[in-house]
Amino acid sequence: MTDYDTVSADVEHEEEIPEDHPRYQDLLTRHRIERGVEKGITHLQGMHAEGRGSAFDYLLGEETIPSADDAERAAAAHLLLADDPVLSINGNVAALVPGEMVELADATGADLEVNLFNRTPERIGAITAHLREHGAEDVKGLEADARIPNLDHQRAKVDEDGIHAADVVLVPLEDGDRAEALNEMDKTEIVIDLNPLSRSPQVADVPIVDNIIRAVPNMTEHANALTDAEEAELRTVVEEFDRERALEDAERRIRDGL
Ligand code: PTJ
Repeated sequence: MTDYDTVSADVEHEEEIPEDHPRYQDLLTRHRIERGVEKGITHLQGMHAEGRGSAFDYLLGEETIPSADDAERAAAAHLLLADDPVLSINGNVAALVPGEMVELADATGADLEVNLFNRTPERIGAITAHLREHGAEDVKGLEADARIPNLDHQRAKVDEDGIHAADVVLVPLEDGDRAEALNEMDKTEIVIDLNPLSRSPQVADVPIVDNIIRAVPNMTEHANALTDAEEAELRTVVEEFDRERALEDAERRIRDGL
């Protein structure tokens, strides 16, 4: 019997999951989402979203493929070049990578904004508190004094000086309608989504087909490496990124394992 056989389906703390377990990242992700639901951070629908993502990650080999790494570097360059970058946080993102999003915001000078598909004051409060526990100082999304055009009322609510005014916005694990509506606002949109065929990465300027638990720390690493780069170098990184190729590479990897 291996140690893996002794991992309970319902671990109390994530430290109990052995890091050398062949499905370690999947078990960790599942555990964080379950805790997110229990804490009122993650919506129940977030569990379905997680299940879909997990299937794609399995097919990708649970690793950051080279084209995703290129996308993460281009995304870091976009955030560093931006005047008003914003990182959008939903219930899955808050449960999976709260501290990592705070670190990415610090590395790029971006704001954090809670922006929910299933918006309630209780969830906004729980997510804001959770982000603060992980080191966030200023969290936007509470004002909700502006609207994304062409989207129904609840999902359209954003902060005037946050997502509404942003020139570059990171929207991870996003629903397709809102990703499209944000794209129509003429913003540079960076999407993290394990399904390359989903509408969100399809409309993104920078589609990152990777698990958010790998993508966000890797973007921070790239941002730290590029932090002293000249503007011209950052622009070259952005221009050399090929979004069509990134989507095709990910799809090929998922379909053929190549
Ligand atoms: O917290 P709320 O109320 O804003 O709701 C958030 C969810 C995620 C429930 C909502 O936005 C939703 O229903 O999203 P979708 O349409 O299910 O899309 C989520 C996408 O994220 C899917 O394409 C999944 O494959 C992908 N995904 C899930 N988990 C991960 C992921 N992508 C990257 N990393 C993951 N860990």
